[in-house]
Amino acid sequence: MSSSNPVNHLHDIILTPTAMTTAALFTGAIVVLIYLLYQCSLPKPIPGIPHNQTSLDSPLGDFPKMLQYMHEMGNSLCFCFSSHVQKHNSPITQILIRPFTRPMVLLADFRFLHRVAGPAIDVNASRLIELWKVKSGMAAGSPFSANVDVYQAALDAVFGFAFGKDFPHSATRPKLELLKGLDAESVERIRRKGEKGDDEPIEFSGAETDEVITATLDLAIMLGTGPSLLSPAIDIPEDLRRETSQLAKKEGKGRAWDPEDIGVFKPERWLVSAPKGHREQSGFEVEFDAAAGPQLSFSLGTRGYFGKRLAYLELRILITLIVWNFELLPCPKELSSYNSTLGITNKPNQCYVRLRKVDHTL
Ligand SMILES: *[C@@H]1O[C@H](CO)[C@@H](O)[C@H](O)[C@H]1NC(C)=O
Ligand SMILES: *[C@@H]1O[C@H](CO)[C@@H](O)[C@H](O)[C@H]1NC(C)=O
Ligand SMILES: CC(=O)N[C@H]1CO[C@H](CO)[C@@H](O)[C@@H]1O
Repeated sequence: MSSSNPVNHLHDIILTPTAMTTAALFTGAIVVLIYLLYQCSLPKPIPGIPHNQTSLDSPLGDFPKMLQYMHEMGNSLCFCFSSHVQKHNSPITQILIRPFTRPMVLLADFRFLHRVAGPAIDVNASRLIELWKVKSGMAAGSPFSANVDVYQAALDAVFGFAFGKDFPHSATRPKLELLKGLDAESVERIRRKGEKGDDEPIEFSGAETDEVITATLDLAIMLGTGPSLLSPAIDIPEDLRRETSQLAKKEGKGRAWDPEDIGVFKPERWLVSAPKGHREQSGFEVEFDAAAGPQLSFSLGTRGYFGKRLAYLELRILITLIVWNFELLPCPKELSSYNSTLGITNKPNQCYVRLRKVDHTL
C-alpha cells in the first residue's frame, strides 16, 4: 500500500483533553439529534384506524411497498388503495406515506357519499349554475364554451369534498367574481357580436386561475373509447378467446353494442326490456341496465376507478341542476362536432352551450 500511513498523520494532530471532551460531546449530541429526528420521522398512525403494521419501522412508511405493488400490478394507485381497504376489511383505513406528516385516511364506505359528498357537490355545482346564469345573460343567445367551466366545477366539488369546508382554493369563484365586477362598458365589449351574429361564440376572459387548481386540472373523468365502445368490436374468432370468456358469452354476459349505430350518442341503448315482475312493480316497459353492453369509462373489477361513485354522484347533480335551470338550445353546426383529443383523458375538442334561463316563477 502507499507509504503515507494515516496513523502517522494522527500523531501530527495534538488533541488536548478539553478538545477531546468537546468533540465527544459534540458527536454524542449529533447522534442523539439524528436518533430523535429518525424517531420523529417514523410514521405515527392515528390510533384505532387499521394500517399495515410492517410499515411502522421506516420513515417512508407504506411508500416502498406501494411502489413495489404498483409496479407488479400495472401502476394503478387505485388498485393499491382497494387492496389496502380489502386487506383490512374496514371502511376506514390509513396509509402512512411520508416522513413527518400525518397519515392519509382512506374512506371506503359509499353510503356516506350522499350525506357528505352530496351537499359539497351541490354547493359547488350551484356556483357553476350561478356563473352560467351570468354568462348566458351576457351572451344573450350566443353560444359560449362550457369545457373549462365544467371541468373546474367538477374539480371544485372534489376538493370541497376531499378537504372540507375550509379549503380555500376554488376555480369557479374568482371567475364569477370577475364577471360580476365588470362595468357596463366591458360587458358591452364582451357582448359585441362578430360577423356571424348570434352563432359567433362569446369569449369570456378568465380570471387568474389558482395554482393548486391549475396543477390538478388535467385530472378529469377517464372516458373509455376505442373498438367495441365507440366503434364496432374487432372481430376475434370465438375459439381464440379464453374458455372463461367463451363461457361468459354463452351465459349471456358478453353483450355487444349494435355495430350499426355504435358511434351515435344514444342513451337509450342502456334501456332494456324489463322482466315481467319489474314491469308490474314500476309500470315501465323498459329498465336501465348498466351491463347492457361494454363500457369502460371507469375500467372494471378491482381495477375499477376508485372514485367512480363520487363521479357518478357529481355527474347526476350537475346534469340535474343544468337542466333544471337552463334550456339547452342547439349550437351552430361548426361548434357541434364530437371530435375529441386523447390526453390523460378523452376530451371533446368542442364543447359549447347555448343557454336560455328557465323561469321557475311560472
Ligand atoms: C398493506 O398490505 C397489504 C397486504 O398485506 C397490501 O395488499 C396493501 O397494498 C398494503 N398497503 C399499502 C398502502 O401498501
Ligand atoms: C373531425 O375529425 C374528422 C376526421 O379527423 C375531420 O375530417 C373533421 O373535419 C373534424 N371535424 C371538425 C369539426 O373538426
Ligand atoms: C372549491 C370550492 O369552492 N369548494 C367548496 C365546495 O363546497 C363546500 C361546501 O360544502 C365549500 O366549503 C367548499 O369551499
